[in-house]
Order: sequence, then structure tokens, then C-alpha cells
Amino acid sequence: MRVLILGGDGYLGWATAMHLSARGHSVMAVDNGLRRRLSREIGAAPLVEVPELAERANIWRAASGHAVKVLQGDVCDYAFLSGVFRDFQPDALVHYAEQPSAPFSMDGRDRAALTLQNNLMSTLNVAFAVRDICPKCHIIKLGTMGEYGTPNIDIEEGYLEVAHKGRTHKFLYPKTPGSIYHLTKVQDSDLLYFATRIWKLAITDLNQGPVYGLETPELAADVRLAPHFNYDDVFGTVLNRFVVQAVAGFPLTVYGAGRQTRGYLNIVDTMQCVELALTQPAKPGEFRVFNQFTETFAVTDLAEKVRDAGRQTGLDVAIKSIENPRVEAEEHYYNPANTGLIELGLQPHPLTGDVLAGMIGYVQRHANTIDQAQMLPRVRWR
Ligand code: USQ
Repeated sequence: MRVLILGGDGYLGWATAMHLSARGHSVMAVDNGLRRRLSREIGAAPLVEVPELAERANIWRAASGHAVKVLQGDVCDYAFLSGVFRDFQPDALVHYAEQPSAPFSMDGRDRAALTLQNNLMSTLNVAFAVRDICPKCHIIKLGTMGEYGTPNIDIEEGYLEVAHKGRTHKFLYPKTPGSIYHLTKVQDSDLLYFATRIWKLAITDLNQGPVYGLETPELAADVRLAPHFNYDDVFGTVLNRFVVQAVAGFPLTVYGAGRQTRGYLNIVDTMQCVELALTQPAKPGEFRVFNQFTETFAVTDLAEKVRDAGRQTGLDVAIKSIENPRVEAEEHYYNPANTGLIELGLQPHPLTGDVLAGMIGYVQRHANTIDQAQMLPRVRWR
């Protein structure tokens, strides 16, 4: 298939580009460098500086023999995006081209506006480019489990059947997001649901939980192909942060009571899920939603797992609860469904001691680059 990856330079975008090209798809990765620019702006260098996208594509080609075409440009620029569609004629696209950080979106009016503008305009442009240029192109959009929030009932996959005054109707599951970033993901899901009802586009929404890890099989070819791995308070996700904190000898920063529970997955399972959605696409007019995670953990469960794995490798890891900079429930019911991707064939990689030991080992090899100033949270929700 001809697969367009929007946001192909990010933590997940580049790994996806290599993964799909290794499986024989013709892949084009598009990126405007927003993620690199924003992390530079807030002084959050990744653990390892990875080469620019075009250079990574050259390294990948030399190491594997597989080509990834690369284009620099902004998905919010419709003239640019429609040109890409006319030239490349994708059969499918994976839309990662969004500002992905909840704390960044809560850091004042301008960053909230950037998040809204970027995430909604990129999604609107994708919908129009598919409708007007490649109407058969299957859209795979990265959503988030955080769209649902933490309701006091079971979370279903995408939809909820509501009985009201003797009649029933199936609605998109009601959403209660907890940051401006998560709110934009609710809004772009709504926009794309609209595009399936009115224009009969074929769309899969992958409601993903926080991702951890960095060891994809492609990485073995050359260490410079590693994902863009941030561990700061804005772009780093919690487990990746805890592993770096453990190696740095910094107490693991559990926010508040630490019973906040989320659905997590290893980056290798993200690759599997995207590939399964690609090879078994949604139908025209279908807005198909999957909850993309493999296991649920409270923050304190993760901290304890990292502490135990650290001890096995001789690290003395402390855990410290600090004041929660976010507004979120710290004790709540959480029971989300996630059978859809399993039914398509997902084989989960659970969070084992070996997985954590692998992550700790990688971070230890780069421990000299760790910046202690990235450990404590700087952005407050209120
Ligand atoms: N947390 C801590 N200590 C830390 C960092 C985070 O206790 O040092 C807590 C947070 O308060 C939160 C949980 O860990 O309760 C998860 O935080 P996170 O920063 O790993 O994840 P989040 O901000 O929700 O966002 C990440 C990605 C986002 C994706 C989302 C999936 O950045 O792109 O959409 O995970 S989900 O969380 O399911 O919405």
C-alpha cells in the first residue's frame, strides 16, 4: 500500500515509517519539525539527539535496503497537503501530526491556541484532502484514551448505546477530557465522525494510552534510528520519565496520591496496532474506534515496578509523592474495554521486568546526557 505518515519525525511517527516500509509498503513521511522546535523552545532536549528526518531515512535505507520518502512541510498548509495527495495518491494515511502534550497545551493562552489551531486544522485538512483528492484513502487517526476521562462507569470502545424514554440510540461515547490537548482530540474525533456520516470517508480512530519504550526491532540496525525519546515534564510520558529518573538517582515523581489509572502499551504494540488497522481497514462511511492499550496501571504501580527493576540492576530508587500540578482524579473507577484490536490479531507485549531492564540499560548507556532540570513539573493546570 501507499501509506502517508503525517508527523513522521515524532516518537511514534518515525518508528511507524520504518515498521511499515520494512513490511513492503511504499511509505512517505511528512513533518514540519514542530515537535523538535517546541521541545527546544522549552529547553527539553531528548535523551539522545536523533538525526534530522531526511538523514534518518538515509541511514535506514543503508541499513535495511528499505526506502522512506521524506517531505518537509506543514499539514495545516492546505496547498502543501493537497500537493502531497495529488503526487503520492495514498491508499492510507496515519495522522500523528498533532501537538501531543497535555502540559504544553495548559501552559498559557498562546500554547493552548497553538494546540487547538494545529490539531484541528491538520485534521480538517486531512478530511478535505481525502474527500476531494483520494476519497478511497483510509484515515488512521491517533486518538487518545484521555478523551474519555475517568467516568464512573465502564468505558466502551468508541460508542455507548443510550436508552431514553423507551427508545435507544448509539452515540459516540460521552467525553470528559482533562486538558486542552485532550479536548482537541475529542474535537478532531467528532470532526472525523462527521466526515464518515456526511462524506462516507473510511476512518479508524485509535484511542491510545500513554506509550513507553524505545526498543523496536528496526533500532537494532543502527542506534541513530532510535525514537525521539523525551523524559521532561512536558513531552515525556510517565513511565519513560520514571526510568530516566531511576537511572539519574532522582526520586520518582508520583503526582499526588498516584492512584490515577491509565491504559498503557509498549511502543512495539503501537506498531502492531497501526499495522492491523492498516491491513484490515474501516469501510466507507465507517468511523471505527479502538481503545489502544494492553494493560492498566496506577501511577504508583508503575513507580514500584521501576523501583523493583532498578534494584535488580543495583540502582537505589526512591519514590516521592509530590503536589499534583494537574487537575485530575487521583482515586477513581477505571474499566475500559480493549477487545477490538485483540480480535484483529494484536499480541500484547506486557510490561515485564525484562522490558524495564532493557529500558534501564539503554538509558544507562546515555546517562551522561541526563538533565536534572527536566525532572520536576513546571506547568500547573490552575
Ligand atoms: N504523572 C505522574 N508523574 C509524572 C508524570 C505523569 O504521576 O512525572 C501522571 C499524570 O498525572 C497522569 C499519568 O501519570 O495521571 C499519565 O501522564 P503522562 O504524562 O504519561 O500522559 P498524558 O499527559 O495523559 O499524555 C500522554 C501523551 C499523549 C497521549 C496520552 C494518552 O503525551 O499524547 O494522548 O498519554 S492518555 O493518558 O490515555 O490520554
